[in-house]
Amino acid sequence: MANKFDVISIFPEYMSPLALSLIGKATKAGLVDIAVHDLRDQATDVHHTVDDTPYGGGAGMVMMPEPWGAAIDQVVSNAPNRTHDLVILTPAGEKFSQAMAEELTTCEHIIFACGRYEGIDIRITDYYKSQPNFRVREISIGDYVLNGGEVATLAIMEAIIRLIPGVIGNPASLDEESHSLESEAGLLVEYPSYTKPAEWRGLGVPEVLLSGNHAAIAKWRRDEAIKRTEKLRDLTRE
Ligand code: JBZ
Repeated sequence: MANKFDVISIFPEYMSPLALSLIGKATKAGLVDIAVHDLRDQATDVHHTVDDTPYGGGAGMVMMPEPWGAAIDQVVSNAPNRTHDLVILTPAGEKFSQAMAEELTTCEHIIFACGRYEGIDIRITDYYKSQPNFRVREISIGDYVLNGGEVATLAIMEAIIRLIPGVIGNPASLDEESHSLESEAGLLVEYPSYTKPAEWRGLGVPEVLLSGNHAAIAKWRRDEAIKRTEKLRDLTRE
């Protein structure tokens, strides 16, 4: 059974990149089943309203619980007998990581709720957390301001889907990557890469890479990766 993904957004067109490249191929190969839904389809008034002013006052608008509840219940009714992982994108969420991507790769049905405005009425989180067949995660992709959860969803889906068996043609590259994952810092540090030509704009290629000495090449790459890690740690003041 293919991993199922449902994305709910007021801008379903934002998700059109999912038809491209690796994810597009994985969809055509039946490895993943992705559907995107317009939240406004669940609005009940003539203007298809999905937001309202916040209780207690303050700037901005809040997404109403009724259309969200209807949209989530609908995608769940189309995926019976599965457990559902509801991912709510919010700047208040837990920071997304490779470890989280690995965990989410094992989920049979993930629902992404892309908020806009000041976010979704918190009762959506609270209600689905109370449902036995649900796991709810609030996730952020980083400490910067986005206009909504759509771009965060694209990043997270790409990180998850590329880990699904069969999606990446050459699994050796996944294996090599996991070895380069710094377990402690969680940093993906890779050695610098070169390809032809051997000289470009006066810049050459390190001799060791042209030597054919595989042990020496492996050592050089490891040393370079460590240098990069240390430099990055200095920059990020760990
Ligand atoms: C995210 C209200 O919807 C938003 C707004 C900002 C935002 C998200 C959702 S998710 N920023 C992030 O991952 O950083």
